[in-house]
Amino acid sequence: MQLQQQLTGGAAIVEAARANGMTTIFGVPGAQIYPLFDALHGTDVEVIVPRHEQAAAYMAMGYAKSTGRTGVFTVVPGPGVLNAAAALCTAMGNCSPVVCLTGQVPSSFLGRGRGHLHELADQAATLRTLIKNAWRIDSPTDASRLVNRAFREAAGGRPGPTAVEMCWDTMAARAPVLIEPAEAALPEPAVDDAAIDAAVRLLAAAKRPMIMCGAGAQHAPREVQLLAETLQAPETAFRSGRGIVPEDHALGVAPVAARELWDDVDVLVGVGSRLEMPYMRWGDPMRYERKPSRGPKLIRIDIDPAEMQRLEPDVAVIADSATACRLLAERLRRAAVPSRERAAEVASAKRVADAAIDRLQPQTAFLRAIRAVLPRDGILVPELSQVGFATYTGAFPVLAPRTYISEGFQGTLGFGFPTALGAKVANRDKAVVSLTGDGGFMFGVQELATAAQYGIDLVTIVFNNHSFANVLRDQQLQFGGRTIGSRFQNPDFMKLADSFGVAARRVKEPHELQRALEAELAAARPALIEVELDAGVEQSPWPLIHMRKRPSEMAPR
Ligand SMILES: Cc1ncc(C[n+]2csc(CCOP(=O)(O)OP(=O)(O)O)c2C)c(N)n1
Repeated sequence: MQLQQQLTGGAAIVEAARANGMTTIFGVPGAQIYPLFDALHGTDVEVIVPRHEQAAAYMAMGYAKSTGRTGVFTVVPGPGVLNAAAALCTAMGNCSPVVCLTGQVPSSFLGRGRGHLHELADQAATLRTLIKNAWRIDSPTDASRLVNRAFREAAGGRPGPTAVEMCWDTMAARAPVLIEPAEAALPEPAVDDAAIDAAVRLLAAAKRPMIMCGAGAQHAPREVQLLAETLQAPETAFRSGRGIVPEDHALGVAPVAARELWDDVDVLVGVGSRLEMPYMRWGDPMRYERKPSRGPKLIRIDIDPAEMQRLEPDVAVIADSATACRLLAERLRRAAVPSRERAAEVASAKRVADAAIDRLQPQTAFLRAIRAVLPRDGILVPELSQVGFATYTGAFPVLAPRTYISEGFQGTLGFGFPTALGAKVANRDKAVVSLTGDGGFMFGVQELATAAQYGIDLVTIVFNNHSFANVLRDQQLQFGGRTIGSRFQNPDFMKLADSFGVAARRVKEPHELQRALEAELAAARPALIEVELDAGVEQSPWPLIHMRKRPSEMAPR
């Protein structure tokens, strides 16, 4: 039997989070959450304090995305929570299990509108519009139950962020507390046999099936690969599902090669994916279609039933992706007759894609240089930038699950560097590279201090083109050359990194980048590599992302 202890509310939250497996916490302290920080003393929890709350949340997201384990962060209420809000939205969009621990005004001030420190009108309600769920813990005694719920909901079903808040006085008050063990994971939905039967029928008759994965399949690489091999179906993904079948496997296909195959696909199996790539990027991004009016028959496997309303498939399999893919593979082993020509068709599509991607310069040359030195299990966190967007094509083959961490549909500029720091904290034994533009990097530049202070051996590659290059190009092409707000005067990144105690190198050419990256990965220290470019030298990656036609039918640029 477990014993009750006299604990402060803050200590009760910490102990409950530890019971749920928290070994690292990212956070920025402040008055309301002092007792929570104080309770971390003497525990074996690693405490990492970044220089801005947005980074605390992004780091928790990077930790979660790279491991599949829940990331935890703590910030003060009100402005602290709002500083973290863009990261929370991003984590919601890309399905990261993240738990936010925060404070509240003193309990007697709740709902009074008196303007107590960090007061928001209704913080939990605000959070509920952004993330999966949020609760207030009204007494230390309730902490264990509600923290357990926050962890369970963050990781269960379609993963995403949750939050708990506790009033200032409650967090400091002592009460008898029983720390319960973590709750069992939310149960998987029962698999609907009729839906599996219908999917088997469609797939058994399919000539050219394709599998497309999202974040919801990252935990199921074996099952997805088994299904792909059983069907001899190419497997692809846009961003969050990359690397589930390695892109150097005969059936692992990056986006441009997938587009080459797409027009002939007769059955698409979406696995834990919103399927943005075919229906929004390859179709009309301005026109919502609830049920695709063209293209292949659609089978969707998703744990979230609401997804089936947002994009209606022919067959809806509401299930965990591992379970559903395994069941389908077992049933199809007997029923499916995979096409003998499929492997050759996939290989040919990959050749077409490689030729198209080779013309996307100089981004592809830089990405190939990085791929040449990053180990298979090394993690890349690209940013919204010219080189980052080029990774959407397949210019950087992703070779293992959880090794390519994407911002997802929020497209949040500035997420990359802090997210990569969190991924490195969770994977000290692996190479982790942040790939960012100068604009996005400066959203979180102060975290160089965090890298130096905590010895986070991340290599950050800053592509310095002195501009928001995408904005600059759009203004030049679409607004008669009237450029506004898209060019920068940047700091000297060498001096900047040096002043933070971070090693720095400047390169220009892809082969120099390759050597510099190799050296910094070997040196295992926080490092910044600046790649100096002139504004506007990068070719537009968009024709290879919004592909209305197969790449083999596109005029070479
Ligand atoms: C939070 C947020 N603000 C603004 C944008 C719009 N935006 C997308 S890309 C981009 C420019 C990025 O510039 P930089 O990081 O320098 O990379 P580059 O494209 O120059 O390689 C901007 C401003 C966004 N996606 N997210």
